[in-house]
Amino acid sequence: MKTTETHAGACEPEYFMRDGKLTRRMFIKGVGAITVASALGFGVENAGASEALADEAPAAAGEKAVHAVCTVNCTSRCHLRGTVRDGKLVRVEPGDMPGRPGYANACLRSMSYIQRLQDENARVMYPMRRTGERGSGEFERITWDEAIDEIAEKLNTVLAKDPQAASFYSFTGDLGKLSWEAPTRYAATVGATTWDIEGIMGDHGASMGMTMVFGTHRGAHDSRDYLNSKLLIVWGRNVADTHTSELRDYVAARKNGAKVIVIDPRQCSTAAMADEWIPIKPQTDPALALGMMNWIIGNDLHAKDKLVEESVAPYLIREDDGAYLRMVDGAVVATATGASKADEGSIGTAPAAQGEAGADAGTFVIWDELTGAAVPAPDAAAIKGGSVKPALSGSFTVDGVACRTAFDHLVDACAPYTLERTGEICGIDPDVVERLSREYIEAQPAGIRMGQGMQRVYHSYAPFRTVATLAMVAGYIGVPGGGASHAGGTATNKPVAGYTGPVYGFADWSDTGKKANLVPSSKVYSAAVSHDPVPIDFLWIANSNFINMSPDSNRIINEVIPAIGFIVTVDPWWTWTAKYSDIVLPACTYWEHWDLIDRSPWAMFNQPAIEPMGESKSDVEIMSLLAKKTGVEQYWDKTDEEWIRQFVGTDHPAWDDFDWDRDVVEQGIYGRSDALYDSAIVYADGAGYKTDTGKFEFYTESLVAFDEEVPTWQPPCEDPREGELAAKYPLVYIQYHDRLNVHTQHILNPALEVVQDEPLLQMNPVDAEARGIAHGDVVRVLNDRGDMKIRVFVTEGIIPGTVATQSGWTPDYFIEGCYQNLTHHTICDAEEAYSMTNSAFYDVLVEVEKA
Ligand SMILES: Nc1nc2c(c(=O)[nH]1)N[C@H]1C(S)=C(S)[C@@H](COP(=O)(O)OP(=O)(O)OC[C@H]3O[C@@H](n4cnc5c(=O)[nH]c(N)nc54)[C@H](O)[C@@H]3O)O[C@H]1N2
Ligand SMILES: Nc1nc2c(c(=O)[nH]1)N[C@H]1C(S)=C(S)[C@@H](COP(=O)(O)OP(=O)(O)OC[C@H]3O[C@@H](n4cnc5c(=O)[nH]c(N)nc54)[C@H](O)[C@@H]3O)O[C@H]1N2
Ligand code: SF4
Ligand SMILES: [Mo]
Repeated sequence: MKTTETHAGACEPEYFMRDGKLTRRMFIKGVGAITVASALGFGVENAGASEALADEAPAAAGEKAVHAVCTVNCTSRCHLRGTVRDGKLVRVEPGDMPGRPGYANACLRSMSYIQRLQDENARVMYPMRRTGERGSGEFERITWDEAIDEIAEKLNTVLAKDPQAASFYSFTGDLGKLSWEAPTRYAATVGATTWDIEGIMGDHGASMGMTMVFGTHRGAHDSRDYLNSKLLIVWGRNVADTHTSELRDYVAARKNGAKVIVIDPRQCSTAAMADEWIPIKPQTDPALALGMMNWIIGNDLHAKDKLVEESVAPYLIREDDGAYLRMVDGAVVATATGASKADEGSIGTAPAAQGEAGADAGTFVIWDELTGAAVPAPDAAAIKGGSVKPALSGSFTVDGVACRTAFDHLVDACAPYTLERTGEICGIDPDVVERLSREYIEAQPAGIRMGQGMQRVYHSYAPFRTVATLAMVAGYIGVPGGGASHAGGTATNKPVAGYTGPVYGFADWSDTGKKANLVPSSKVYSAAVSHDPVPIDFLWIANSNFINMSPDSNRIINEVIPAIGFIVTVDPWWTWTAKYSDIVLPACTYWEHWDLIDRSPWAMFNQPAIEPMGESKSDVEIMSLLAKKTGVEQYWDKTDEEWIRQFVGTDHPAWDDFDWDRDVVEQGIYGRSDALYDSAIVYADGAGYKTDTGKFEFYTESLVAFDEEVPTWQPPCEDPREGELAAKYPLVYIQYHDRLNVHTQHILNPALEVVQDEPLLQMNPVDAEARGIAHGDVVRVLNDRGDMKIRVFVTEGIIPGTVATQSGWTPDYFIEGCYQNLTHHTICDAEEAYSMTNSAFYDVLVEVEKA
């Protein structure tokens, strides 16, 4: 099967061409391999069982090939192949991806990581008890028995008084099923508190924005679909550094003739290789999207049919209370309040957002132009069939209630964003705004890939929500080569006829007796300091460099940590956070323990490729030891390997061809038998919106109280344009995720220090000259919360008025201080009402002076 109906024929990358043809593996396998057409007309293949990984070379004499998944929180989750010699990992390469030839990926971080992880001076080798002040770094070695006894004694005292006063805080250090979930699962077994991490982590704005309009927090076109695009806008996403496995598809799309535009305040790595970099003032992306919509609608170029069929555009909105008009049995009913629903959950364990008030109290209503009457909102098929014709615009009175369409509200919201005003807010020439709008709508199709860079702001749902709405207005949602995508799109699994059992055997793992008390992470500081909503008398930190990666580190050190009675940190490394803990326990890394990653359509496995360093243990082993002393050992009676065997031990057809020795032990990856290794686009045929209305929902009823029912642009929390703060601290300070590390995990890595051995402050020459600063000077960056001393990198690759550093660097590398001293934790009422505040890490004002 070929993609001749698209313009993709010209120069597809080799692996793309191979999709749907007889690959080597399919040839070997023969009858088991089938091909079916995907929605894109791309060929797809069923990898079936994994044959011996075809592209990997055999191990040399005296060497053993091992496999792992890189489980750091980088979006790629690469399959790695390692080489062990004399019990040591000596080499790491990309591992094969069964069913998707040419997709293997790895990076310098994971390749050089083995140097650091086998360095006993870098690792926490033994359980350690603090002997000096918190933060002093003075610890003594103790035995595992001593450590667990001491922790259990403290924990049992807290549990006896109030189980919810014990907190288990797991961030993203290891995304493996066992490592990631063990601490929070333990919290459930004892009825303690855990935290819905995505808010404080600063990724929740994307989830909220996506959930508002699509009803679900993720959703992306497979990046191979950009071969169908004529234009690709990469918006606040530095994919060249932050999602390397995807980058090849952008390059292929570009070679294939698609224009690639990057919107970013910095000429990031992705901008450097794009056709055009559109520099934008940070925190202004919703204004740009509103301006583009205004131009598109103003020129009557919006996708009217799609808006009417697939979005809430024709839905009637009551003029009196701003709610959707609802009818029961043909009569208008009053707006109900208070109904809410749980979302499927954000990155951690938790519900991401709730639904709209009164969602179930009647039928939504449109105005039918054929009959001149208000009728229940029809589905897309009825509209396409011509039996009803919803009005896109207009004011109507229904049963005495004055209404307007949701689309008219959107038009009103866009109207102030003239080219001039948009250009002024965003710092972009109005002609460029106009050209961008024109190119976007004329591309037919144009895809947008959104990144977290634009949503670490106050009112953080606005960027994703508004940009996605722009894509809907342009008619690009659900269209090959289009979309407004967030996170990695992947191949899928096909429904197995007549089979309803679960793919994985997670039942025992999910059976925890009690339940954890799940609290929004935006509340973690107030919990510690003012016991709102729960006290924190005992804190278990795992998978988290809490101080280094959460906002306002001085506040954490001076207010939050002193308010917590007892802190345990479980980590492979001596982090900033570990140094502020009372007991530090040595965790082992993904090369040293068993684990599973469900990266559908692949099941990927970790297993001890080398002996754990020192006395380090896996998180499951550690929780199991603690369980014995806290009365919940019945939930923790399996070894790591036994858990994994149970997870994959169901009779689901996914495992038809599964062979433990071959797929887990030898290859570390299994291409599921129920999988389609195809390219996917989301919301094809206008189907699949998971909102209450079942449509693309740009009108959010629960935000009426905040005047944000339709997409808006709100000024930043720390506004550089005016006010006292701006006078004192005139520069916007943003961060970005770095090619040299994934958060704090590859820091202190000798091989990477060769590339760059200190963090740098990017600054435009205009700002540097105004302050008498030269390239390479040491400067002090400050605001009221703290400061850092750092060397300056003067570059035209960042807009004037904004400075930037990579996040993730630890205090060891700063001349003084750390970037996290400058960030803040400010509660946003609208976000708390919808779900929870997202850390506005990139909504920060500073001043820079020569040190
Ligand atoms: N190498 C590496 N890869 C990673 C990670 C890592 O630490 N290292 N972390 C992973 C994780 S957890 C995440 S969440 C993702 C994040 O990855 P991305 O989504 O790429 O996010 P960032 O790197 O934060 O920012 C992307 C770009 O947005 C720009 N930016 C900043 N503010 C604004 C703004 O207001 N508007 C616009 N348009 N652009 C802005 C920044 O300059 C940056 O170049 O990366 C993942 N991948
Ligand atoms: N200022 C600012 N702050 C940010 C960001 C930003 O852009 N700017 N980005 C934010 C984002 S998007 C994210 S996702 C977060 C990430 O924040 P974190 O998840 O805290 O980041 P990591 O550095 O990966 O820290 C995880 C810790 O887990 C440890 N670890 C690794 N493997 C294991 C294991 O198997 N078991 C245990 N117990 N521990 C292990 C690591 O050594 C590390 O210390 O940071 C957020 N913080
Ligand atoms: S750090 Fe990211 S890109 Fe590198 S190997 Fe790990 S998952 Fe892949
Ligand atoms: Mo993240």
